[in-house]
Amino acid sequence: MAATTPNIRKFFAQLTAGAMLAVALSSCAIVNGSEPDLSNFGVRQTVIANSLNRPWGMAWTSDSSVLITERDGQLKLLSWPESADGNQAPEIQTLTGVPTVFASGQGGLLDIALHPDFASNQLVYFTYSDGNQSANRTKVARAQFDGQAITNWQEIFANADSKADSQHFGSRLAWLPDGTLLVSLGDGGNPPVSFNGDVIRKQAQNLGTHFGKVIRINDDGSVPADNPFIEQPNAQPEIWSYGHRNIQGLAVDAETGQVWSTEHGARGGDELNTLEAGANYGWPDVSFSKEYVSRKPVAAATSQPGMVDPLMQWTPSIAPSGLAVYRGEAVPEWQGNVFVGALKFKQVIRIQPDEPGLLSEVITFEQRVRDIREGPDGFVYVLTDDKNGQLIRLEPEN
Ligand SMILES: [Ca+2]
Repeated sequence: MAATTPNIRKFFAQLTAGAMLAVALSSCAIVNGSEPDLSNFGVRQTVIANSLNRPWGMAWTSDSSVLITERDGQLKLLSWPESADGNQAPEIQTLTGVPTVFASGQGGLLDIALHPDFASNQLVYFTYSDGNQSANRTKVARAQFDGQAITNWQEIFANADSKADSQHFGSRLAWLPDGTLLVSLGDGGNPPVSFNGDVIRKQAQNLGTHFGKVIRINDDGSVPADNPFIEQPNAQPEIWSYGHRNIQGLAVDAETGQVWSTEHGARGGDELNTLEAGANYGWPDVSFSKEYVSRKPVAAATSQPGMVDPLMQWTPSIAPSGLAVYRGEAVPEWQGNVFVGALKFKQVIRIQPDEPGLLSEVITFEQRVRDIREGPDGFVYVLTDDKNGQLIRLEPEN
């Protein structure tokens, strides 16, 4: 790692003693060991497109075209002529065929992912919020994209319960190697948002609702027969893992099948987890978070038997967003690395899971980072959360 720099000292000043201890005490094989390098790890940032209005998710449909969702409900197609040199500005089209969504606060048109067999079936998947300020819910839809237009929009999943306000919808999509689809669903919001007479966040521990869960569905929305709680009375059969606050980073390692996630804490306590079927990730019974208003701990404990500790947590909150596990060929030194986007800290954090030390290197941006994905060229692409949002390519300087 690089020698100590003012940036490194600044980074450690951002971590509380509790955070460092949590990493050091983690029962996982990954323990804190190395110092992060804030020197932007020799990465060049190239702005590929701008004038995107709060983009949220992206999916490449070919080597020269990418679909990008915008939170206010627009779906954009960015495409380049075949002769483009990679730095040329793309043509940007707004596609029709997406219904009006509930775009307010954190809600709107959210994630997008291609079906694993997109090349033959043209299926594209979306998450979005639907409803109004007093009753809304996260939904999943699929539609077809033939290179020109979106058609055959079909809702395939809806949270069984509605909630009020415009917080904590999730919602990231990630395909498992077996062809089933994971979807992250938020806990419904901060107090005083309530559900059945109590604060809604407690629903993350209630298997009877979809709030605060990762669900697993088939590509048509039906429930896989081997879901972990399918035999449990009164449990929602789609549930795959639970005890989550608001996962906005979800990725499957294309080589190992390992599921990675990042979730927002409240005041502090943002988490990086690896997810397993049937496991309980603790929220709100165990957490490093504090309440926004009172600043008292949300939970009495930060760890408890039967609940999985995070691999690491961030206090103060970085506000984690998109997540990618790099398996491209263009940058061998990134192989197997986990890239974490951060809204509040305007960062991408590159984590090397195989190295002694989770924290690795940080690259900073001028705008909040909303999503991060590997592109078809093997470089890493970032979407920034701004009214003049950008698509930015990251590649090694040399
Ligand atoms: Ca947790």
